[in-house]
Amino acid sequence: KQEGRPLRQRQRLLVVANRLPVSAVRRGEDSWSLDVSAGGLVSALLGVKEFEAKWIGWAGVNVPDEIGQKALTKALAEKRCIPVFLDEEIVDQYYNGYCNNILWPLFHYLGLPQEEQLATTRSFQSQFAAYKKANQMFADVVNEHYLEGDVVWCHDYHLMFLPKFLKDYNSKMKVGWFLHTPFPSSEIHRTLPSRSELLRSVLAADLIGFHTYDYARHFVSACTRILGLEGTPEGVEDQGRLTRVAAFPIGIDSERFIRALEVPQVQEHIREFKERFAGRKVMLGVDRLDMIKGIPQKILAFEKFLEENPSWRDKVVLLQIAVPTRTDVPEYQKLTSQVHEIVGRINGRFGTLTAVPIHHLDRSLDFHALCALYAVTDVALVTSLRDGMNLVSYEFVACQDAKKGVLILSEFAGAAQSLGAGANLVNPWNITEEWAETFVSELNDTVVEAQIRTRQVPPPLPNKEAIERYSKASNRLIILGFNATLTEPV
Ligand code: ADQ
Repeated sequence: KQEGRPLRQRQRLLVVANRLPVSAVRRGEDSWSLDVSAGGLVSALLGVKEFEAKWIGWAGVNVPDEIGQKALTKALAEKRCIPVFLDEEIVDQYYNGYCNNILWPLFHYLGLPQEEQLATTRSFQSQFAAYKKANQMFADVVNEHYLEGDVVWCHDYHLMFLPKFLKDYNSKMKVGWFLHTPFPSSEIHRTLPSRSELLRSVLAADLIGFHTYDYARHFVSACTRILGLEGTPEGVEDQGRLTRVAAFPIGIDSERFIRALEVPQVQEHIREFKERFAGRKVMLGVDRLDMIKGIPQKILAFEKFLEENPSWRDKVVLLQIAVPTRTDVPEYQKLTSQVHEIVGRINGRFGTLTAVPIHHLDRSLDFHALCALYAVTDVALVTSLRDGMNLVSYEFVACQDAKKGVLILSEFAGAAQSLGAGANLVNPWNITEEWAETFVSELNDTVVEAQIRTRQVPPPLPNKEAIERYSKASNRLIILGFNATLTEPV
């Protein structure tokens, strides 16, 4: 209803996330350069015209001096961004510590770090205190910029105290909270020492959103079993106050990918890749180098496949593109070495003087190269041990126009619930049997023929129009869900 209105009359949406959608690089005492990064959330918000959106978050850099802070605040204002300044100590304890070392693995079913299982350890307590403090700092900035009638949309496991702190400031503030990761079974959540406090803080929101119905159900169970509250079909009720809980699956800006395939630079990349990998089937993995993505499992399954199918050794190549992430955390450093070691071993075992079976890149690819790779891929491998949604699987499908490739998708990715019908779902832990079999059946003859033979009915890869429709609908749903619930009718 607001779309036709001039911007200033539209309702304001304050999007609060740990990181702003821009990266800041300091060029001088009072000068900064900013790069807009296009993540899932940025794409999701691009198509929404109903709101005037502003972002609040950390710019990813330590800015200890006032001159630098003022200059960055000014530069960010032009991008509709408002910074929260976090010092190095807070970032270490809150972000590297409580967020990435405790909540992230726990929400992905990887358990709590050993030493943290004792709630009394100093590191747990200081990380938890820093987490609360950081959430308070976010709340202070939101409160400072809040205008009556704004909708505040908080994102992810970094900001579970934010709904409570905002409501403490102003109980009339309309607050939504969305989780991008899975919410685990209540039996997992209850191992967390601060389990109740976190649940209660999130419940202060008016609307809570998850990618899938299962995550929403787990959250409601945690509230009923751990807090003893009442779950209703709409959400969770506490002393007559209802917090609505629902699934709002995120999508991608699929048109952006489909349009990119027409760009000459992408077509040039496609030609190069086709030439480079002529005569071989291309398998592709694109992930952040994170333990949840199941990269070692994927590569070990590929090794098993080569071991058991010698005739395939010079006819297939696995391209694994892995962007390094959270490089300060020791577990991530260990994972990098582990992956390098496995890739080295397999290439040593099965490589020849002129070709290796695995090309592993430790870096990000630019958008055009990524689209071209998706387009030439025969089999995409998404093998997450757990994943809130997984947008790579959507991006691959959106770019598979001419080619009818195959998506091998972990049943533990949220995307399995939306793309499941057109993908080959696998258990990424089952390296020995299921995987090798799936690889063989997918690679034999032409990929599509193999599907027809092994399954009788070919599971059609979800087509790009479906993804497009789905993405548009789902992204709008997230935002309009908040609109419908949080605001008065316009
Ligand atoms: P992520 O864990 O980051 O997101 P994902 O959903 O796959 O995972 O999105 C990753 C994005 O980064 C994709 O757009 C992909 O193209 C890009 N990317 C990854 N590796 C890349 C590479 N090597 N080069 C270039 N680009 C690369 C979190 C949750 C997910 C959830 C999203 C959105 O963990 O489960 O789907 O948020 O809610």
